[in-house]
Formats: sequence, structure tokens, C-alpha cells
Amino acid sequence: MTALAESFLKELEAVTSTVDLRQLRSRYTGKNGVLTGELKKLPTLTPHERAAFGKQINDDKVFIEESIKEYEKQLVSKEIKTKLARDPVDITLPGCYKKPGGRHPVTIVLAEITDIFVSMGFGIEEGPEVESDYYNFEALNIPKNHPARDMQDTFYIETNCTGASAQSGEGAFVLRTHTSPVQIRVMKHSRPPLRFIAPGKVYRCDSDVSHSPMFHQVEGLVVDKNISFANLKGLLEGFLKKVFGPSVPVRLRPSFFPFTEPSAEVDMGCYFCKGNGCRVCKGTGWIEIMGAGMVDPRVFRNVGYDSDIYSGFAFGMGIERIASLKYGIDDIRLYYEGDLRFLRQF
Ligand code: 2NL
Repeated sequence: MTALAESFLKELEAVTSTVDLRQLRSRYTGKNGVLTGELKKLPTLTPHERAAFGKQINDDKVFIEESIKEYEKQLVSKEIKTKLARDPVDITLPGCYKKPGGRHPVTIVLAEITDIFVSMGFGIEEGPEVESDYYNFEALNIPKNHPARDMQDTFYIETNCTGASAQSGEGAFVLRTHTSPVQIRVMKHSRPPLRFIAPGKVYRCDSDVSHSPMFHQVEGLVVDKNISFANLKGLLEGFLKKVFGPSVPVRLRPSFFPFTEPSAEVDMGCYFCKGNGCRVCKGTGWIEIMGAGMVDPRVFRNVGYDSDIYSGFAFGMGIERIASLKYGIDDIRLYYEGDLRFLRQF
């Protein structure tokens, strides 16, 4: 071992911290360090001596650098250990980043719909998801033999201790098939004028690409003196233009619901093909978006309103359906699978 390497080792033994080690390194390998000083002696030597001396300096340099690297590892791990003993929180570890959650597309679209109606002076009402046969069907003028009450369409709830359910009649309970019972409840305990929407979960015994056993609905109700079908049309046109843009065409088509008379199906111009006809609108240029109508006098009678004094309109829409049209989603089941690849897109 050269004298230079020996004196380096002696100094290295005295080093106890990474700070001191860094100073030692620059003293030996730095620009004005010991090794550079040795190199400056080269021109004073004969060519023959030069080769041997140069090699020796280089060997010393490699030896010094390797020793420092090795000792540095030991010092760093020693210093981390001392630091951890003093302060058990190791701030040098990588953090455990939690990806922020996002809102579900149904929540986003419901919030948008709610905002629009609230801006037009509507209140928001909610009610139970388990309803009596009376509120879900009877009060809405849906007769006992109506197909909507069918076991195939409605989830009946077992209500007595024998385990048998009282189906399709007095005392039967169901998972609500629409949010209309909320409107019946509100009308029964208050007087016109009324103007509110009823958003929430509804249930139907149905499951395929376009039907889910649970989905979300927003229904709306306006009751006052002199409420007309023109008021209904104007409101829904204004609403759809806010959701789908000011140039979307809207049309009403005659339809039937037991709880409205007259009743209408509301269509909007297909905005995939701009009305030219495509797969989405089945070639018609129009997409059915909601149902609506003037509240049937029999419904008013059931809640104790005089239909000679008051009139009103109601409407209902599926939130998943609106979200699917907005975002181009072709399978309703995607909403409930919790697949993050789907959910992260909104
Ligand atoms: C649809 C159709 C509709 C109503 C819901 C309603 C509620 C009361 C009285 C009268 Cl309390 N009508 N609701 C009226 C017409 C249509 O929904 O296709 N929904 C998805």
C-alpha cells in the first residue's frame, strides 16, 4: 500500500459522520485535492517514471473512491438508525398516497337536474322506499288488475309472521316502483300551490342491458289554479335545453298513464345523428326521454283536492337513462358494478 493510501485510511478511521466523510472525499479527490496535487508532479518525471507513477495515482484514486463509497453506506444506515431511535416517524419513506374518490355519474346527473329545478323555484321532497299498496298504486288510480302491479314487475314485501305476503291488495307492501307516492304524501299533508321534485331510488322486477332491478327517478309536480298543458310543455322544453343544449328539438306525443289525463311521452331530437336516424334512435331521429301529463282528477280526489279549483301537471324521468344519453353509455349494469375503470371516467 502506498503512503498516500495509508494516510487516507488513517483519516478515514477518524471519520464518524457523513458530513466529515464528504469533507474527506473532497480533500482527496476534489479539484484542489491530494490526488490532483500528485498529478502535478508528473511533468517533473522522466517518461519511464511517469507511466508507473500515473498508474499508482490511479490505483490510489480507485482505492480511495471505493473505500469512501463502502464506508458511506455504513454511515448512512447508522445515521438513519440513530434518527429513527430518536424520532420514530421516518419522513424519508415514500408516502402512502390515496387516490381521491369521485362522484358517481348518477350522482352528477341528479345534482345537475336538481340544480335546474331548484333554480326554477322547485322544492325537493323525499319519502320511504318501502311503500304501502295504497300510496304506490291505489292513490295513483292504478287499478287492482293493472299489469304494473304484476308480480313480474313489482317487488312485494313479506309483512306477516307466517312468511306469506299479502299481495295486490289491502295491507300489501312493495318496494316503490316510482317516486309518485312521495307526491301523494306531500299533497295529502299540504295545500296548493305546490311545486317540487321527488328524486330517489325505485325498484322493478326487471334486469337486462337497459333495465336494472333498482334505478333512480326524478318526478316533478306542479299544482295551482290555472296550471295548463302549455305550462308543462314550456317547463320541460326549458329543462331539456338546459341539460342537452339550447338547440335540442323537443316534441310531445300522446300517451297513457293511469295518473295523468291527458298524458304525453316527451321526445328530444337524437343528438347522436342530429335527427337523421341511427341505431340509438332506431332510425326515428327522436329519443324518448320522459313521461308527463296533467294530474288526473281522480288522483286529486284521492288526496282531497277540488279539481274544479286546482289543476296541475306531473312528469317523471329515469336518471340512468339521462346519464346514458349524456355520456353514451349502452349498458345500465355498468352503473352498479363498481368497476373503477368505468367510474374514473366521470
Ligand atoms: C315516466 C313517467 C310520469 C308522473 C310520472 C305523477 C305523479 C302524481 C300524479 C300524476 Cl302524484 N303523475 N307522475 C306523471 C306522468 C309520467 O313518469 O316515464 N317515468 C320514468
